[in-house]
Amino acid sequence: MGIIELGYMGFSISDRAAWEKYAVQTVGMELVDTGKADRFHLRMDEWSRRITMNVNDRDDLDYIGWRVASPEALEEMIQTLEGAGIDYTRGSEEEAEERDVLGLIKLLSPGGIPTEIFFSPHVEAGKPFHPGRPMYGRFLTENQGLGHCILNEPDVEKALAFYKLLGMRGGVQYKLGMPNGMVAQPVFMACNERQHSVAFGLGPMEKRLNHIMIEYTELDDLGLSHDAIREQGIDVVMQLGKHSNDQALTFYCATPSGWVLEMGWGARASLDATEHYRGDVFGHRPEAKGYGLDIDL
Ligand code: MBD
Ligand code: FE
Repeated sequence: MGIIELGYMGFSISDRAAWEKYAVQTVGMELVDTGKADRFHLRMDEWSRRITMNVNDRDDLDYIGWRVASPEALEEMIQTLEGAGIDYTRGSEEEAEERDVLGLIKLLSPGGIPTEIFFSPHVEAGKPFHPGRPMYGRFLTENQGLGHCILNEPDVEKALAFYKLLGMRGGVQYKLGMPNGMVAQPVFMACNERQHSVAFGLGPMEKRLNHIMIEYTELDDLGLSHDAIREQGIDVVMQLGKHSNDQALTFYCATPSGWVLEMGWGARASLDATEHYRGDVFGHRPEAKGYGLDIDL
């Protein structure tokens, strides 16, 4: 009874206007404006929020919320953490209310990523998701979570053990030649049908994360986003291509915070037996430099 999905994420952002335009008009998320100058939320489905943006002078990940199935599953997780000697704190009523969940704990990943484990998100069953721009389909979320993230976990072995303890499975899936002659062996981990919900081991990075990936149910929505990114002249970090591991058609572009957004479509489910790859199916050619993704897929 470990974690079952990447439930929510919180970020610090410095440019609210740029982010609202980007997330809503370009990507298609639904703006939830609660009238606070320093905060807004983004919906991707019937959850009250999947992403929280805290407006201040930083541009980085604030926290990740991993979901467990029930209060019992959270108590079991706490036993597991205590058994492994990992520190955590219980979120207060106010903190649970603030995240719009019924309960949570807080801890740090080996790389120092503020990590929360929660149960019972607020599902607004009577408030259908309303995309910020016309969409042919939806964001692929539900039991696959909001997407995946590539995190700054410098100690790959420790991170692998930590996320396994939380209930994830996975390991090295690529061996990639780097421009500096080294070989990168990134680790990809799954906690549900999504081929990976977290990955790390892509080399040093400045922020807490390199990118998040979100997935559309319809190819044409990926196409509309791609057109919009190109029309606005936003940096494309890796061009359209198909990954070998999740077989998703994706491209990578800059966000107003300098970290990267990967948008995709058509991923396959996580496999039972492990495999590794030396490159991608096609595409994913590097374009804009300086985004910490200088790998040769
Ligand atoms: C991914 O989603 C990814 O970001 C990389 C670098 C490789 C395979 C799948
Ligand atoms: Fe990715």
